Amino acid sequence: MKYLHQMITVLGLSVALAGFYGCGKPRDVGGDILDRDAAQKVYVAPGQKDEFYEFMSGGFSGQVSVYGLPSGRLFKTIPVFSQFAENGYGYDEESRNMLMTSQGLIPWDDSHHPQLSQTKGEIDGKWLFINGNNTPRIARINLKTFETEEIIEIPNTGGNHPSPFQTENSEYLMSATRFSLPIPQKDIAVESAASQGDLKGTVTLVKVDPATGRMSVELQVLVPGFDYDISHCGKGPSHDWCFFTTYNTEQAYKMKEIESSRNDKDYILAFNWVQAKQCAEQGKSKDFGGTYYNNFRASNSITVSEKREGVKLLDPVDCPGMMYYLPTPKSPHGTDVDPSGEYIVGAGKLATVIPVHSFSKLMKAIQDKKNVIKEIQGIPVLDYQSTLAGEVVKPCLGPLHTEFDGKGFAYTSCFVSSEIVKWKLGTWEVVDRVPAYYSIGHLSIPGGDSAKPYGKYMIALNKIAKDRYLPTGPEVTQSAQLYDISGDRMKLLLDFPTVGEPHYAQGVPASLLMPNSQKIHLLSENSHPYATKNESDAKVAREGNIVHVYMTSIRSHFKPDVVEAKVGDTIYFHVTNLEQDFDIDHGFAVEGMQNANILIMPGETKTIRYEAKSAGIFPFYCTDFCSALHQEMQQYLRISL
Ligand code: RUQ
Ligand code: CUA
Repeated sequence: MKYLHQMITVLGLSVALAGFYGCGKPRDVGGDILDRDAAQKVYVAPGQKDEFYEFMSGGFSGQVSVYGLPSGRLFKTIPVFSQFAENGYGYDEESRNMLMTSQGLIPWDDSHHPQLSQTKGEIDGKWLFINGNNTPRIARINLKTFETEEIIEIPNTGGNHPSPFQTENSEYLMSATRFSLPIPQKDIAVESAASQGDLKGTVTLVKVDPATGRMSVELQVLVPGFDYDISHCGKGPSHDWCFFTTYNTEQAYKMKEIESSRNDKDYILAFNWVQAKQCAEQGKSKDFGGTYYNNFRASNSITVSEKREGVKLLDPVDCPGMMYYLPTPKSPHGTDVDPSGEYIVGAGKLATVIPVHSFSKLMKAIQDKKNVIKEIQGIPVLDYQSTLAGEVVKPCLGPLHTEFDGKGFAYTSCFVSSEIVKWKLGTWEVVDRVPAYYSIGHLSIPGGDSAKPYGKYMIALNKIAKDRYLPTGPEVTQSAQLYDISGDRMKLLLDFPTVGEPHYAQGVPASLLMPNSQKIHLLSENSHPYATKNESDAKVAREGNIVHVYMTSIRSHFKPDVVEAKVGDTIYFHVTNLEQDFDIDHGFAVEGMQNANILIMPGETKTIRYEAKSAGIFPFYCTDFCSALHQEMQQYLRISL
């Protein structure tokens, strides 16, 4: 989001920014941060538990981190799109395939928008979905194990940013093109591609199996090559629709910070996904190319990577009434649907108002042809006033994202003026504002984009921490701030650092997830082909120069005691943790190991590959302090010529 700084300066609003970055001091916040209650409100006594889980995206870390609210304590990093040396994710043989794509194994991504699965618009505690921005992908995390279970690649798209926003019952996840590109891909001068309309976009419907969560690419819709930014889907009356912001409707391909800000209004794309499905069922889509991978954990806990070819592609021209563009000022970023499903809030980064579209007005407006001011590639553009519910006037500078408290109020983050404004749905009046430190991107209220917000706390996810923490050299943390929103005024309670750059985050009452959280893997159900369930079965098996070590671990030794192999061998250590006690994991590492260590949870089998390169005696040991004799959990690998 740092690009906004440049963009705004170019547009002559540098004064506002100078006020922010120039003096380096926070604006006066009255008594807020000195409030003596604040400490009590975030204090979770030793042994007590937090009231909410908060799942934060990691941005350029590619992961998801799990915090408790109100304490702000970090519980876990869930590796998703990036290899994670801490537990071997993406290195071990079981999970490596999770990172497979049509461009080979890609061990990193940029994760932005967590979505907790919903039933009837309410968080149901089953799964967490999150997008990979850079190499377009969507991941699914199981909320019983807090582990990534599936990743699906999205073909024919670039910059999977408006994703994985879900429909009301998580029937579908949306994905759309942030960076338009040739579809299908081809080598062409960028200038020519831009001038002859070869840079295009797609909107993708990813179907979620309601029983298993398994994802599949069901349908793609070809759309004009704007930049599609963020999405949110409707609920209740607007269940059939999803909304996507666009910017760069100018379709500039260079100097975008100037060239893509010329239009006074860009659009929110209103997309009837139910109708799109019907059109496809009526045979109006065509078969189209596209190679992508679907990676998922099989029941034996080994990740299977399946390559898929081809999609169904639908052109809006062939499905009239499926899409409309709603003019929205100016370079909108977020679009958010209120808990009732009636209001669709836009947030123009460069706009002086927060425009709110009405779903019922939209339904009326599309009945009357006179509201259509033009058409772009088969998509009618409606008159701004015809769908407008109201505008929040002079809210702040640089509005980005909005969440709801379920009590009739909306909260919008403002990047440029670094604040949060609270305003009333229906009257559009600003009722409160508080500063954020500094340059807030997303904000998050548990359930705040659902039909059932838990409007007690709000988190600001800030891009710049500057002077808020002890300095740590040139690279400092991103930052979250917790506010109490239970009363009329927002109150700042707590600052805490984050893992990576959290874009969006979603919270859920702990009571919804805790009872289902898995404690161990049952050894009796371990169907890993290289599992060793008894110490007496531990062995070394050779197939040519491949060596399989069937190894067990239990407090406080590995079996076999000594492993022997030869220079040039590839050794697979398949380590089964025989423990059946909660929180007794073992680690495994060999001196000179070319991969990361593995952490093996109770009842689980994990495999790490080791290339035997030189002769000698090499120690291996348990890396997780598991018992009084943990230090003794150390043995030898002998490699001979
Ligand atoms: S985005 S704030 Cu993906 Cu708004 Cu980052
Ligand atoms: Cu097992 Cu330490």
